[in-house]
Formats: sequence, structure tokens, C-alpha cells
Amino acid sequence: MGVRRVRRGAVAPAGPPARSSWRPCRLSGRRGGAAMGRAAQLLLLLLAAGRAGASLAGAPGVHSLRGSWWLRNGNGSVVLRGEVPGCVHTALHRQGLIQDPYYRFNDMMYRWISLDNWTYSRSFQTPFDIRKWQKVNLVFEGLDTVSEILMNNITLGRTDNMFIRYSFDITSVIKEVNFVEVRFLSAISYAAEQSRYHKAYSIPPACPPPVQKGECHANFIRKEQCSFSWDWGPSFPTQGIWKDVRIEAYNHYNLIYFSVSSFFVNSAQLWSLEIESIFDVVSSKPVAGLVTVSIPELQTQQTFSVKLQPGEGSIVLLVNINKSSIVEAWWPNGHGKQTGYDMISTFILEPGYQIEKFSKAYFRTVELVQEPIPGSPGLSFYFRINGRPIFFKGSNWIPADSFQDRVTSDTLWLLLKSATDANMNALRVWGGGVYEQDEFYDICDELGIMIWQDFMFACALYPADGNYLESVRAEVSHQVRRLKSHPSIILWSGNNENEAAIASNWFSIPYADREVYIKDYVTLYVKNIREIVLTEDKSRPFVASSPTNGLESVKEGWLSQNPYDTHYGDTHFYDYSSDCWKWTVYPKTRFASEYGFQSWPSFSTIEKVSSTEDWSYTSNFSLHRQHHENGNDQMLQQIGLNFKLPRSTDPIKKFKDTIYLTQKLAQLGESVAACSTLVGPFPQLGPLMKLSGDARECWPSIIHHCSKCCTVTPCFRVMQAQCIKTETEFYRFSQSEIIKGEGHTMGALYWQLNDIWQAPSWASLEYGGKWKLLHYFAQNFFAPLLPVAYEDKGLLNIYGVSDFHVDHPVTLRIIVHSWSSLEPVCTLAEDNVTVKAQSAVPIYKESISDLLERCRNCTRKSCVITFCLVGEGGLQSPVNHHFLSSLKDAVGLEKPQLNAFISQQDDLYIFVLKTTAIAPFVYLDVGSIKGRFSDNGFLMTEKKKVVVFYPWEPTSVEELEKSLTLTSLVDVD
Ligand code: BMA
Repeated sequence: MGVRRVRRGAVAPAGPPARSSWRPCRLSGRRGGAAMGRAAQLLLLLLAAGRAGASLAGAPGVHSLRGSWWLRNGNGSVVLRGEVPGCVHTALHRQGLIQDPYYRFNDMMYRWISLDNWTYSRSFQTPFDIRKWQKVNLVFEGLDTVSEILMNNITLGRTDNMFIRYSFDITSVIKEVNFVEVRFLSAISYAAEQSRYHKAYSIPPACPPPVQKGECHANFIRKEQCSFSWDWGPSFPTQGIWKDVRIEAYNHYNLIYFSVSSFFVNSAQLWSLEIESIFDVVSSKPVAGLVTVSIPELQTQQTFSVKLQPGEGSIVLLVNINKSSIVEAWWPNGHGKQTGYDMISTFILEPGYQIEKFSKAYFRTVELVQEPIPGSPGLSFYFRINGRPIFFKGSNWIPADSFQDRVTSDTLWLLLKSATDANMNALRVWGGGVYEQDEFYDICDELGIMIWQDFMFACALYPADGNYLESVRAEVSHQVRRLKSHPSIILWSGNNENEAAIASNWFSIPYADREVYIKDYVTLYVKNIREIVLTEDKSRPFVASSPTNGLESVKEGWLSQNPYDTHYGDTHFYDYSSDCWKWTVYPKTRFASEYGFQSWPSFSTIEKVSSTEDWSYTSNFSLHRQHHENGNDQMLQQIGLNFKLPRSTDPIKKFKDTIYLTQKLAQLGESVAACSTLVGPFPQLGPLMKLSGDARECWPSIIHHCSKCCTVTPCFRVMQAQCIKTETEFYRFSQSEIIKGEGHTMGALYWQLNDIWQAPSWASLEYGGKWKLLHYFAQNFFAPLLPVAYEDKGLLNIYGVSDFHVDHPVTLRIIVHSWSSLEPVCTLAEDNVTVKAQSAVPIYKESISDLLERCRNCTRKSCVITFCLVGEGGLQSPVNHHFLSSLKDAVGLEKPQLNAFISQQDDLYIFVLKTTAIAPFVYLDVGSIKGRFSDNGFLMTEKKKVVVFYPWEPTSVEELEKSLTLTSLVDVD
């Protein structure tokens, strides 16, 4: 049962089914017919995204060098075959020479791999008559990272940047039979060496914090920064040919880059396309001829006569779209369709030599609006897409694996589709990872995910000397040229948190030395990166950093005093110690581009890379995987603020309760019931003593009784989900108001969407794609129509938040339950409520004491409020809840008897859940069975609830029954 049989329909949202969610081409089964049509479409798309097709005699010759290469370590003691594209680690793993690098402590065990210098080599026979060609190139789409390239023992050149395409002229080197070698140098040694060369002043940070168990001087090498470790990821500084490699042979001229950007010409009220083609002209004389661009569906065809000088040159063509054709714009998810039009560009610059390029034309505009807001100091910070202000709902993207060759298009699809299934419309590709592969952006174009694209610099200061800048300049123009046709990319952003790093002096730079670093900052991000971006791409905005104060930062010399100012730009906000249930903790910012809380992934995910002795919250393994200083303690402390943890005096009972909290482990419960071994104090008991109330009482004893088998992952996930729910709802309800000069929040991108490996992190999707509770919550808190409640000075406020383009009349239903009964205490239906288009407006207000009085016998501790919006034509918001007290103080909660009846309906599985009492945070887990539920982690206030399971691979009722664990918070006492 391979991934290829994944039923794409399975990841479809439960709600709006409108467009086919079946994935093109990799389908099987009933919908194969429809899929074939889309397969053809995908082929066209791939052609479009890829290289030009050339026709007529003399078309460029392309010979792929993908496939099996030889790999050899520095002293020749390890020799093996490895796949290209790929890296040394995956090659060693596939050959069975090492275990899964993610298993247990292997990141440390396999450090030797990255410290060694590996050579890739292979022979190949030239597949065409070399004498026929004026020019032959050896092209690497990506080399990771520092290497010397040789062909037939002649050095072709050196590389030092993972993000550049390298092309070597081999016209005079290529023979009938050839031998290519790529001699890599350890990235770790290279980075250390570069930092030693940089004598004038140090460029911090030298090394990551010890808890990350990483490598030093990542900022001295143009390589995926988090490959040297991060606070959620391991250190695997890979080596390898990580992208395509090929031989290209051509005469006259060759198309190197091709891009299409759209503009709306206001004066003429028409759409216009700017088509840029960059050529390598090998003829000794200029070439001249005709270019024809045609978009049949828009009845548009234009022919241009053009001329190119020898060498590298570009042609920029402006094509006005026929005014009488109706152009459908590309819209973000939830705001319209993602229409794209097939386009053919034909170049005949030399008689008998024609290049045909198939591509897509998308039409959308983007503006970053920074203008004064009445009643508020500072400037707005929001995006207008096709003239319409759009609230950004989403998260932050990190690399999906330490080994990029393991990131398949299925992986990308699963993660990105999960984003839109959770009602997201935007992701930020964070600056410590990689510029993602073409397929990533193709999928975002297809799904309507707006991409805030960072350049790859993060949480550090960087050099700005000659060689380094030259490499960065090549990187930036390559990436902008490669990616700018994607409508999904709506912003270029210089770096992650480097403005803040200088402004807040993260690296304790003496005041007198500041100027040097400020100068380097401006040189790198403004005078180089920004300058290139503005030259290469006028179709989208640029900001120098995130967080930034935008125009205010520019005014202050590109480095503002406080880049976290809520009156300007975007903010990042992390606070692990305050009570996350209190909205007053959060900044009423213009745009929240990062905020988050950690949690542990589920046991089924951790299980794959651990062994029995690791299954404790305090095992060496659990400590090893936590890369964020005090992360485990912060989670416990946050949980302790609002949740009751096991306190029973009976150790076995307490043990079982804790086991119960660990979900999957519940099944192991009886077999490890001998787990009563008292285990002595752990080093981390110290910090635990800082915990408040319940947590302090119960945690040390849990550790004592359950050291072998206790993880409290569900608790973490409930905590994480509830915290981020509260914070996101705060940002959403702040979109239309200014309170004490703050507000007009127009974005909520939480940290982080996905995981790089199986470890505690801020992610809502586990490594492998499993939805954490947070992701289920996101589906609700990002719903297009949502009522949100918060308390202010004893008043309960409910806001109607809407992303719809028109106002909707709805009914607000409020139900108050006492925790002890499934029968509502009181209900209220407020008709004639209007939720205003694309805004958040107050729709209900009542003093809590009046409400409690109205709902007889209610107290804050004994009751809970649920509410939803219902409109015409099936319009319905998710049911939201408001807790009147901390859950640890809740009175009357009874232990529910929860059970599920599972049945199959076509490709889906229906779970009918029944409860005998109110159950908060009901969590269904089917272990390693891949798929997702239509809803999860919900507050169950009715006897029965139906939940759908969308499998991502074939399964059965029996398998699901066997794997299911049902958890709610109430069973813990
Ligand atoms: C932000 C990010 C990451 C980091 C995250 C969690 O600052 O930019 O660098 O992983 O916080 O600490």
C-alpha cells in the first residue's frame, strides 16, 4: 500500500467541497477518469514550471545525470552507491550502512558524516555528437554546499552556496566518455574556517545554545541555516547533489529563465503581463527574430520583433490582455478561485531554430498598505489582493525534513492541503530553511495559499564582505527569477528577526561597536538584497525583516528602535509564563506573523524513533529531543495554570490516570502496570518546583510513579491548542477596531505549521503529517464565519468575525450548560444579528453576573458557555466555547462513559460518539493510521456526535477499532 494510492479526497474539508480536492495523476479507483483529465493538466503545469520545449532540427540537447552515483568519504574507507538528487545521509541509510538518522540519539551518533568530506562521482557516455553543438554546459540546480567540480580531471569551478544554480561550460572538456566528480568539503569545517578568516570583528552567534546540540557558525555558509540545529530541529549539515543535474547542449541561444508577472493598468483598465526571458546567446553576432505570445482562452495573441546581443541577455515583453475578454483573477483560499490561463510563448530568433515555452498566466495584484489610521498613531500594515484587504490566516513553514530528498510531492501536498483544510490562506516560508522546491509553490498557486517569502537569513548577524555578498547576490537573483511567476508569493522579506537581533541587542554587542553591524545589516539587506529584488521583480512588495516596523523602520535607517512596536509593521510574540487564557496578555498588533506554544507530538509519532526506555517525560531521550531551553518545564507550567493534573493518593490509580492522559499508552497500561518503581529526583525537578499550585503537587509524584511510561502529550496538546486559539481569536477580533490607539490587526500566522522531525515543537502538524489538536482547533478558529467571546471588566463580549465579501444576517445561539448535565441550563437565540463583510464587530454584550443569575444556579465554576452563528442556506459557524473559570477549578464535571461506533461509508469512516456526561476536549486518536478527523478535541455537550475520518491510505473498520483511543480531560482526578 503505497502513498501513491492515497485518496486525495480524504484530505478534503468536511465543509465546503466546491472544487475537486482529488489530487491529479496519482489516483486510483473510481475517480480515475476525472483524474486523467487533471493528470494532463498537471503535465502541462510541469512543463510550464520546467524547461522550455524546443522544436525543429537543432533543438537543445539535454542529458540527465540523475540516478546512481558513487559516494566516497575523505579517506576512501566508505564507498557506496547513492541516488542523485540526494545526500550522503540518505544514501548511507538506504544502503543499510546506518540506521534511520532520526532514530533516538542518532543525530549525535552520526555527526561524523557531516565532519567528513565526501566525493560524488560517476562516468557517462555523451549521448549526442558533441561536434554539432556550439556550447555544452554541465548544470547543477543545487549543490549542498561547498565543493570543487571536476570533469575528466579538469577543475570546472567551485561552489559555496546551496541556493544557487551552477552552470559550467564544458564545451572544450566533454569527450565521448566522461568522468565527473563533485568533491564536497564538510560544511562544518568550512563555516568554522570562514569565521576564522573574518578577523576584523566577530559575527555572532558563534554557536547555537548547547541545548540544541548543534554546530557553530552557520551564518558563515550559504546553506540551510537550521541544518546546523534549531530550537525545534536536529543538526544534520548534509552534503550532496540535492537537486537536478544535467548536460545541456545548444546552438545559437538557450532560454535560461522565463517568468510571467501580471499588472493591472489602472489608466487603461486592463490587465497586462510582463514576460521576461533570459537567454544565453552563443552566436558571435546578435540574433534577431520574432516572439509570439498567445493565451487562447483570453483571445490574446501578440508578436514582437526582438534582438539579442551575444552573451547573457534578456527580453522583456508587455502583453496587454484583450479588453473584451473576461479575466478571472487568482484569489487566496476562501476569497475566490485560483484561475490560471495556459500560455504559449514561441521564440524564433534564428531561422529554423524555435523555442516553445508552455506556462501559466495568473492575474492578481498585491499591495502592502502602510498608511495612517484615524485614531491611532503609526501606520497600518495589511495586504490588499486584487484591491481587496485580506486578513491573513495561517502559519509559518519550516523545511519538511532535514533531508530534502525525502520531501516528495506527496509530502508537500499532504501538508499544504492540511493548511487549506484548516481554513488557512497564508504561510510564511521562514528564513532559516530553504527556498522551497517548485512543486511547493505550484501547490500553493493551486490551493490559494499566499506565501510570505523570507530570504534565507535567520536569528543571526551575517557577514557583508565582498565574496559573501557576491554569493548572496547570485542567490537572490536566481531565486527571484525562478520564483517570481508564482501568484502565491505576495511578499519578499529580507530575513527572520535580524532587525530585532540588532535592535534588542541579542548578542550583547558593546554600544561602541554597533555601527559596524548596522552598516553590514544595511549593506546586506538593503543595498544588495533589496536592490536586486526591486530590479528583478516589480510585482510584489519587499520588507527588510520580520518583525519590522515597515516604513517606520525605513525612516529610522532600516533599523527601528523597537521592531515589535504594535503601531507599525508585523510582530513576533512569545510569552510562556503568563496565563495564555487571558487575552490581555497579547499585543494588539497590526499583523501577528509569529506566536506560539510548544507541545509534544503524539506517541505514535514518537514511537517510531524511540525504544521502550525512552517513554517517559524525563528520559534522556525526552530531554535530548527538546531543543528549546526549559521547554518541557514551560509546558508543564502553562498546563498547571488551567488544568488539573493527576493527584490521586493511590499510586496505581494515579499511574493509570497518567497513562490515560498518554492516550496510546493506555493500551500498554496493563502490561506496564508494574511501573511503580520509585525513581529518584531528576535534574529537572529543580525547575519544576517553580510551578504553581496543582502542578507543583502532582508532577514530582507522577515522575516517581510513572518514570517508565509517562508522557503527558495530550495535556500538552490541549494546552497548546487552547493557548493558540485564545491568541488567534484575539487577533481576529482585533481587525476592525482601534482601542487605545492599537488594533486593525490584519494577520495571524502562528508558529509553526510543520515539523522537521519527531520532537516537541510549536508545530500543529507532526512529522509525517498527523494533525495535532492545535490543527483541529485551527480549522475552527480560522473558520470564515466565527463568533468569538472574551471577557472585559465583568462583561461577556461576543464578536462576529467574517471573511465573507458580503454582510450576512444570522442568528446567534448561546447555550449555557452546567458542567454536571447534558441538559442546557439556559439558551438564548438572538435573531437579526448582522455579521459584517470582512470584519469583526460586537454582536452581543452581557454582564457575567447577569448571565449567571439569568441561568439559575450557575456559578463561574459550575457552568460553561457555548455559542454559534446560524444563517440562511446552511450557513453555520463552528460551535465555540467560553470557559468561565480555569478548568482545574471547574465544579460538577462527571466522568463520562465515552464510546464510539465505527462504520464505513464509501471511502470514509463514520464515528458515532456517545457520552453520558459533558466531556471537555474529547480526543480521538487512531495511532499510526494515516488520516484525519472532521473534528477533534471538542467540548462534547450533547449525548451524540458524528465525526468523519478521512483516511490518507487504505484502512478498515477493524483496524480503526483496534487503534482507537478516546480521551477526555475529565477522567483525570
Ligand atoms: C521564532 C522563529 C524561530 C524559532 C521560533 C520559536 O523566533 O523565528 O527562529 O524557532 O521563534 O522559538
